[in-house]
Amino acid sequence: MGKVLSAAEIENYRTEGYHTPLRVLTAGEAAGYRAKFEAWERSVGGAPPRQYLQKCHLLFTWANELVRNPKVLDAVEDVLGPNLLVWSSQFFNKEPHSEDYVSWHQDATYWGLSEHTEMSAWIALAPSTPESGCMRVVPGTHREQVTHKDTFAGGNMLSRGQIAQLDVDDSKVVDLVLQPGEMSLHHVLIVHGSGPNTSDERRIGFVTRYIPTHLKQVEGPRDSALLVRGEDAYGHFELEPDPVRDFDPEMVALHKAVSERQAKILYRGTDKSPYA
Ligand SMILES: O=C(O)CCC(=O)C(=O)O
Repeated sequence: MGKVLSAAEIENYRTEGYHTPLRVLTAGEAAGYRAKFEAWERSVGGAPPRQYLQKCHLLFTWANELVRNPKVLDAVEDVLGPNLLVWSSQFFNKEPHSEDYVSWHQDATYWGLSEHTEMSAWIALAPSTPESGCMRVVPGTHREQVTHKDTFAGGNMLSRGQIAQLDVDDSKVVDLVLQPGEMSLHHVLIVHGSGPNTSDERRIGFVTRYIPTHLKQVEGPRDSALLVRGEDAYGHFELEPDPVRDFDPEMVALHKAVSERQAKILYRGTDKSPYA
């Protein structure tokens, strides 16, 4: 038995590559985080620039609080162990009746990490349903890396519009339906994606990428991460500080520097980096 997950649930995660749902915030807490996110949007007059939607736990105290949520960390620790880094975080939002989608892919493909032991924790801040384009997974596909084709297609929310080269049997696909405050966990190699939002509601998802401290970045410049639990006995990543106030100019500069470095890894071999 782990701190949150039962032994059977941990075993099932290892076999299937995902776990869902887990309530980590009350509906009221989720509404509070959504309100903070939407206040940020209003302050910039609409959707924030895409690069700020990534690693925004370095820019906002409330986003930092989310990646440090003890209930989330307890569940992640049950699978990855007690020493945890946040490698990245990201908002994945779809507006009502938006055609935006996420093609079938495996997260590990372009991340350059030394091992496939990353776990993503996807928290819904608005209902995530088949109608609003919830995340979908293909259970059991996390055992091997498949090749991907970059498309850079408009409307595809992935950095390279990458598509996993495999036939997905739709009868095997599982919809990860979440209510605000619920979370799903997925393995870095599981094939997953999501369709357009056909509903009248926004879909707002905040995903955090957790890794154990022994992992290394093997594909690019020295990488950085935030220590959120336990200790880092390896020093493979430059440790990032926590923001003490929102949009502190020093943290905005740090965010730009670390995002530029990470973009060199994610966009390697292309000229598509937003920082090029
Ligand atoms: O939010 C989505 O629909 C997809 C998210 C995703 O691909 C991920 O978190 O790895």
